[in-house]
Amino acid sequence: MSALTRRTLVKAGLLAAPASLCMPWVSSRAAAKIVMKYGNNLPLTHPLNIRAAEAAEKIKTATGGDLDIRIFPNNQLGGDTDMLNQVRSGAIDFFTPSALVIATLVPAAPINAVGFAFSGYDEVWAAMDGDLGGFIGDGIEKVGLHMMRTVWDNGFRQLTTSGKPVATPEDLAGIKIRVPVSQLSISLFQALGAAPTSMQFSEVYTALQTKVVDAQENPLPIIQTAKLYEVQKYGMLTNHIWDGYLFVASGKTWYRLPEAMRKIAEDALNEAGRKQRDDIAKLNASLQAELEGKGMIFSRPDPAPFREVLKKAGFYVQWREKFGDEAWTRLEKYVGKLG
Ligand code: X2X
Repeated sequence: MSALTRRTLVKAGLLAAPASLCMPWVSSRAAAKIVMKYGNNLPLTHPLNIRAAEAAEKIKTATGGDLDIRIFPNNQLGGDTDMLNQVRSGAIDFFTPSALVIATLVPAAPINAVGFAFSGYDEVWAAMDGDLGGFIGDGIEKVGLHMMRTVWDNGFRQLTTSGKPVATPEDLAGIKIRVPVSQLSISLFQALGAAPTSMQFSEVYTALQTKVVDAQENPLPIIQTAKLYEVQKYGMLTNHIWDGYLFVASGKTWYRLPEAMRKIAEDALNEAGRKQRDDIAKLNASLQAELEGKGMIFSRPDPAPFREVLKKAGFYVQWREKFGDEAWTRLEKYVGKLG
């Protein structure tokens, strides 16, 4: 219902309460309907897209159709680097980058992605809902974007290869592995002796299929929904990085929305994010068996020697310096001493 129609109906005594009580922006906007674009890099079947679609529906209903968020999944609007530029300029309104990827703009954002830092989800959510997530959100706000406070789950990243399984760091020697466009990921796999290459996710399936690279690393729900099991044979449950999706809005367009509308949107997105975390937890319990059914072979390498190699290579010292003491201390508050 448009604001005008609503006002006419109220005037005529046909609506009990003025719409402005529940939609306070209607009196301030003649043409209230706003369409916003949300781009992401994941297939439609991934819980991130399923829950985001639910949130968009909810937001549309709660705003009486005035805020319509349209979702462009699966890199339809370009790869991560493109979408990052678009959300900065306001060409798109929402984007869910991994902290690994937003690091080109906010260098301290991937503090959650230090190798082998988190030992489980209790630590992850305490940190991300607490001080560490707050720190990341502040950094993102400073570059003119807004981060919804609930961080969505990508998951613990696991290694996959096509040629041979990896049990120890020595097995990684020289393996051509695709990592996201992230200095931290490159540094991690270089320190472990592999030969990492950065690539946007939009190119990964083809790069594996054509053997431009032999290996990649991603959480199981991505290996499943992006069908990477078709082009990878071995799965190693390394849990080497915990990775989340930051639900980011373009400051240019977000802050133009009336405050009450922003609240409706942010609450719905945060609620959807919490449900999405549960979805990923459920998938984590079943996906190994499902992927084995599709022909993958799984193993669980001992993380200790990997951590040891990183320590000896100076990985933790180097990244403590890069992130700075403030970020590092916040991380260690949740995960204990590192390096
Ligand atoms: O690019 C990846 O590997 C992905 C999909 O996990 C991210 O968005 C970082």
